[in-house]
Amino acid sequence: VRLALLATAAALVATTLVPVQAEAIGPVTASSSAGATSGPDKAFDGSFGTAWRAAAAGVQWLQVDLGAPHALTSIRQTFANRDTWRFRVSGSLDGATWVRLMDRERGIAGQSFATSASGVHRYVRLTVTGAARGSIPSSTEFLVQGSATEVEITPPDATVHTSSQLPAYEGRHVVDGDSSTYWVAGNHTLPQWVTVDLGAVTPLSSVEQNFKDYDLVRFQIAGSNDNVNFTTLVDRGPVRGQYFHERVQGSYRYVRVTITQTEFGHWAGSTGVKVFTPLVGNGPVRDLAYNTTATSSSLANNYEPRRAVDGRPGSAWISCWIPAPDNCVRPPGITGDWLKVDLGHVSSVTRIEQRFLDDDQWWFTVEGSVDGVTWQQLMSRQGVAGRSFSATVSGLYRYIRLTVPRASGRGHWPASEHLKVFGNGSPVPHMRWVERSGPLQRFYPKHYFQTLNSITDQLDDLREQGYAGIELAAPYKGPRTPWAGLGATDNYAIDPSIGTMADFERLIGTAHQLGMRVVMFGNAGYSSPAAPFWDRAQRDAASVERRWFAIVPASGPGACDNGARWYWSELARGCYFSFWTDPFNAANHMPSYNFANQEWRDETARYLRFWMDKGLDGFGMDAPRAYLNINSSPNISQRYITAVLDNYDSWTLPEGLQPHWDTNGPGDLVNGVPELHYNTIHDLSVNRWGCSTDCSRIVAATRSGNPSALEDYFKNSRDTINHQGGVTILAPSWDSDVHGDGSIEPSRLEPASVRLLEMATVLTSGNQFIMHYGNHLYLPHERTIPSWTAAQQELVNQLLRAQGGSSALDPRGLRYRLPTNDNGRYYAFLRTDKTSGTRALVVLNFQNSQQTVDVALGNTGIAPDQTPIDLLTGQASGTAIAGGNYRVTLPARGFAVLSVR
Ligand SMILES: [Ca+2]
Ligand SMILES: [Ca+2]
Repeated sequence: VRLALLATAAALVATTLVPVQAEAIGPVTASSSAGATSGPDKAFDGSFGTAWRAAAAGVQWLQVDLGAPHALTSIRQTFANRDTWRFRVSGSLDGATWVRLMDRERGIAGQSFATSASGVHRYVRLTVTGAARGSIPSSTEFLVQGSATEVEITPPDATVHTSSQLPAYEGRHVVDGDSSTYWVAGNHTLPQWVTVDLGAVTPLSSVEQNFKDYDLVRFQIAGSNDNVNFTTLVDRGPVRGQYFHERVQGSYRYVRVTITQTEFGHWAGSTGVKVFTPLVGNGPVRDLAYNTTATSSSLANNYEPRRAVDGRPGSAWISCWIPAPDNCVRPPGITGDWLKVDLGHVSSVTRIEQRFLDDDQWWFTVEGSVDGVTWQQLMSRQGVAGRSFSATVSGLYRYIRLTVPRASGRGHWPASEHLKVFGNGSPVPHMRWVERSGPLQRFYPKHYFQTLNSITDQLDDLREQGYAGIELAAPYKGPRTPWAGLGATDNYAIDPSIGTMADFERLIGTAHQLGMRVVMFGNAGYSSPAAPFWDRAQRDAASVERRWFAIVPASGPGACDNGARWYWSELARGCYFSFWTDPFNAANHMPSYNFANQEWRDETARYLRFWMDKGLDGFGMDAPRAYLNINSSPNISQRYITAVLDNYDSWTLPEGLQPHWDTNGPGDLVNGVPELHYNTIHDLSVNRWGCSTDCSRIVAATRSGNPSALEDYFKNSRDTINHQGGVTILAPSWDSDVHGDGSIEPSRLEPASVRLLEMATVLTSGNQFIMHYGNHLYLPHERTIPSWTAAQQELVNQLLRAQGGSSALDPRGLRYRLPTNDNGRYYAFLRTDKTSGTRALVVLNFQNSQQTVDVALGNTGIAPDQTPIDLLTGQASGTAIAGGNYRVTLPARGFAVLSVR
């Protein structure tokens, strides 16, 4: 927290690290109020016992004038009661032109909602547009955090120098605005330093250094104008902490952080060095497109659309202008190419800059849109020579689209080294939805005879429970066994036992109307042996289907090496390869598709596009490491799976990657993101499945009462995968409680308190959470857990809603352990979202008895005196943070999940 702002109609009531000037406050107003004791000032009086309440339900608004432009960091709105709320928060410099800061208009279940914000604004307005159960709009506290005195100006494309650095942990990670990524020195010696080149001499107000861990540290901050002679500005430590926001004076071009002491032999490092300059007027005009979501009509491998907005010179999006199997895959029927940037919110745009890779003759247009449907032309160049083109514009847009209908005069492919969108707003940086996704519920419709319509009918209730989306396992046509129907007989049809393609499309449409996501778990590795195309492949050696599989002519069954998974086909008079055999029917071999053949690679790309074009939000692949010939060079998995899915804002998951410590081989859990380019990885190092004992490290820690070992598991998988740009996904490990048929094994049944602490740990430590059916949950047709009390079930829902409510609990973002009075008995950590705008404090009691836990909060960025919001109840926490310490008494296996400033 740099500067926390709590406004009242008359005076500033704020607990801040740096005082805010009291005159920086104007009036607060509302569309209506229920009475004098429910006026808009009650949302700003620092008391969660008082609230603004509108006079009636329906559309109502609440507005604060901060008195001066503020560089915002976060917004937290807390309603007086729980409902599924539809609302938005907007900001404005003049009270007339508004841009979006927070969008929950599709509805979200809960009571307290926090999100990071950016941009410079003077007026902030909450607009409630409805509530599912008809609640009257209200606000117990509307917290807008920001600074009236300074604004961060660290250039995202700044050149960064280091004393040394580890491969993949380079210095550039300190300026990328991503709290999950970090620089690590190349060796253990000290001192080590990192220098940020601001590009020009800049007046400084503060420099912020964030260590990866909460440690004993000493460091200096210095400034220079020649990168040779440095003036020391700050010398801190030895001191414990992670977050240091240090006031500095003077104007410098180079800012250096030198680390001279660390704890426990930790190597020097930093998740972020942020540089602040005095806030003057309405603040600097920024590139709103930097690190936002970019998509394109096609792409050449290793030239993904996000490279047009990554701020790195020489890094570019290049289209797939000429389909070339070794270079790119081009969707059929596309003429011309487009690159689209989603700013995340409607923003005020003042200038567009498009820079090609080549100085050439170009034909292109740039358009803007609020909704992604209706477009307005902002810029057009037809056959104009040059490389960089810009235009002054004026308007409110969320989406900016570059369209290049043809190659350049000299035949260069459509490309963009950068597409910059300058203006004022609060863009959502570099966020694929998986990075901020809430909990998912997994369905196995074929296996459990559930129709798609019955799932559609549950969506509203699922959202009310706190789920943000669902995963559908193998809804395509094919037998329901084995593996809940993963082998298809038709890759392009819905299985008639669960519904129709129209039902499938209605499910997706309904989910999207509710603001929910739908992902699918599928398979490009093998077909059902009952597939008609497998029959054709065996009968017709000249068919294209024959090339989808691996079949070699042979003299007879004895020629097939069953041990190497080759089996005899009478129809083909040859041996075919099958990696997987039905565990319930040893004669049932699943014919493996063959990625050595271009025909199957192309078919895979077509298959993925077919389903994604239905509107899916992601696609998980069953055990892709086992796909035949997928691991050959070039990187087939990337070219024909992830590169295709990257054309969408897609959840991409390779099932079954193993941590190295669970295998005799090297393990590939941490290769899924950097090598295979998937973005969501099952963290099998923490919670496994398909096991009968010792399935969960978290359950083991609960059983032993000692959570110490969890930290290393999270560091080695969750934090590492976050740094790579991915997220981890975890499910409760029901496996040890049940038999293979899903029936409960009483002797192994874990108490509800163990399961609840497991879920609390997963949902708060920065993972995507998924609740399973099948032998991963006892009752396939119920969403509630049998034998649990209503209160226990409600606690599950509160945990689910907590992750959706605060971006500080996003799967992506910073996580570091905080010291407690006994780290061998309790586990406490701080979480932030990816931009560090919001914070959450989590304290978990691994003892099976009531315990009082002390958590030290010095130099964490958490305000030393405040009343946190309990994210489980949506109410003010009964225990305040006082003097930089949080002392809380937790019940047996209890936990506190708090939104803090
Ligand atoms: Ca209040
Ligand atoms: Ca970083």
